[in-house]
Parts: sequence; structure tokens; C-alpha cells
Amino acid sequence: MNDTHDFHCGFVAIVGRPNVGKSTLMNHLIGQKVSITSKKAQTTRHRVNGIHTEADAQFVFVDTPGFQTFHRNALNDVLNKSVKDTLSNVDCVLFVIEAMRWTGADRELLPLLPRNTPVLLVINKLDKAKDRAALSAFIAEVEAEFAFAGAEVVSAKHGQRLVELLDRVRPHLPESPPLYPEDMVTDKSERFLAAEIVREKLFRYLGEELPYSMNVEVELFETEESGMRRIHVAILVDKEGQKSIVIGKGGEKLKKISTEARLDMETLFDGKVFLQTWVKVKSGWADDVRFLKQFGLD
Ligand SMILES: Nc1nc2c(ncn2[C@@H]2O[C@H](COP(=O)(O)OP(=O)(O)OP(=O)(O)O)[C@@H](O)[C@H]2O)c(=O)[nH]1
Ligand SMILES: [Mg+2]
Repeated sequence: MNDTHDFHCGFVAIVGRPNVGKSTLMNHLIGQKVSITSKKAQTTRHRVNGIHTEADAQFVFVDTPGFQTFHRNALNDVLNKSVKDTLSNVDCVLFVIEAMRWTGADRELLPLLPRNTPVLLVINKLDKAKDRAALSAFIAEVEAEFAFAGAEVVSAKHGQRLVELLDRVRPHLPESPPLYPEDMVTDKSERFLAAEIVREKLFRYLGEELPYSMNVEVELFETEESGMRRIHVAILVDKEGQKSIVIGKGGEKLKKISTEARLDMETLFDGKVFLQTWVKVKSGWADDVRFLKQFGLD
């Protein structure tokens, strides 16, 4: 690494409405999957920092939950507050939208963007926009609505134009020594990441509505001398009926969720994992702010 006088390091928030690809973008920018993703909106519930270090710069990306302006409940209020707090403490903001889809939910976020911090417009899902002339017109239309510091089209999923995006962010990082070791990709604990991985599989394998009324709790996380992690995870559901849906016929669904989660954990932690999961009923948690605080969701 260079002399720290020439080093730049800063925080870069990734914001946007649910499902535009914020977490996918962060994972590809740092080259590791530390933030969970899914086809469903509102997958991300926690701020997750992902770190990318180069010879003379360190980018600390802050992935945020998709900002929800339509459905109000305690969970959404807490998530939205978390996004607002993040925006007031960063050096640069990436405002992510989907190519060719500028919706009311995107527009409603514009007044919440900071005025004194550079905001870059990131048009994601470039792979879905085949007509380049229409794309140019689309970008011009969105750019006219806010004083963006620049714009970049990318495909997070396919890793396209991410180098160009980093080039646009780099000038906004303040001069500062690195905040994290150069080989670190996230500041989240393995315990946190384990819970997130189980949550991702719940999103992936359960019906449309179910994952929103669930949470997961790591009850045990031990690393043995051999390096094997022993992890116990409780899946919390609202109602008794949901419990049998998660478990599935003959326990098949829960088994699939657990196996996939274990395989992801083994890749991320680079070692063997012994994972045990079970389902518990805890009603009304999504509307109980005190309960959310317990989970670090405030
Ligand atoms: N075609 C295409 N799909 C993408 C791209 N980037 C992300 N996606 C998909 O978009 C969906 C949402 O991605 P996420 O990264 O979970 O979105 P998010 O903005 O973090 O969503 P929330 O956390 O719910 O706010 C997933 O199915 C991704 O695979 C892309 O460049 N092209
Ligand atoms: Mg996300």
C-alpha cells in the first residue's frame, strides 16, 4: 500500500427503492456475497458494509434496505429511519434505479437525497435495456429531476461497467488512511452473516408473503479448534400454521433451506459448518418495535 498521504478512503451509501439491485451491486463491487439478495422486494433489513480496497483507495459501501414509502408499519418505519441516518454520514451516495423503469416509488426518494453530498445516478439492469436510444432518453429524463454529480449504467448481476462506476466514485473519497485491513470485505460478524444467509434461503424457498413475517435468531455460534463452526439458528414465525409451511412435508423444505444455507456459509467462512435449524412461533413481531430493537433493527 502507498504512503497514507496519498490514500483515499470513504463511505459510499447505496440507496434506492426495493428490488432495484442494491445488494447485488454491492456484492459484485467487493467480489463477495456479504449482502443477501432475492427476487422479492425488501430483502435487506440491515445496513451492511462491504469493503473494496485498491492500491491507493478504500471504498466502504453501505448497503441499505429498499426505502418504502407505501406500506407503513413499525418494520418499515425502522428501515426507513436507518436509510436516512446512513445518508447523513457518507461521502458519496449511489442512487440506484432500474433501466427503463422510473416509478413513483423512485421519484418519491429524490427529496430525501442529501444536498451537500455528491449523489451519483446508477442505472442498473443494463442487460434488460436493449434499445440504446431509448435508454439515453430515459437517462436524460431522470437526470433532469435532480442535480446528480454524474450517472453510470451498469449491470450488477453480470458485473458490467463496475470499473467505470468505481472510477466515478473514486474522486469523491476524502484523503484518509484506510479504515479497515485491506483483505477485509465486511465489518459484519460471522454470526450476523449466518443469520442473513438463512434469511435469504427463506426468501427463496417460501411463498410470496411468508418471509416478511419471519425472523431468524442465532442461538449458538461456536468455532471449534478444527475450524469447524457449530451454528444453531431458530426461525421465528408469527403463527402456528406458518411453522408447518416452513418445515414442509416430511421436513423437506426446512432440510433444503438448511442444506443450502450451510453450503453458502462454508464458502463464505472457508471451512466446515455444522448447522442446526428449527422453527419457533413468536406472534406479532413485525409490529413490535421493542422486539425489533432486540434484533438490532432499530
Ligand atoms: N437482469 C438483472 N437483474 C438484476 C441485476 N441486478 C440485480 N438483479 C436482480 O434484481 C433482484 C433484486 O436484487 P437485490 O440485490 O436483492 O435488490 P435490492 O435493491 O437489494 O432489494 P431490497 O434489499 O429488497 O431493497 C434479484 O433478483 C437480482 O438478481 C442486473 O444487473 N440485471
Ligand atoms: Mg438489498
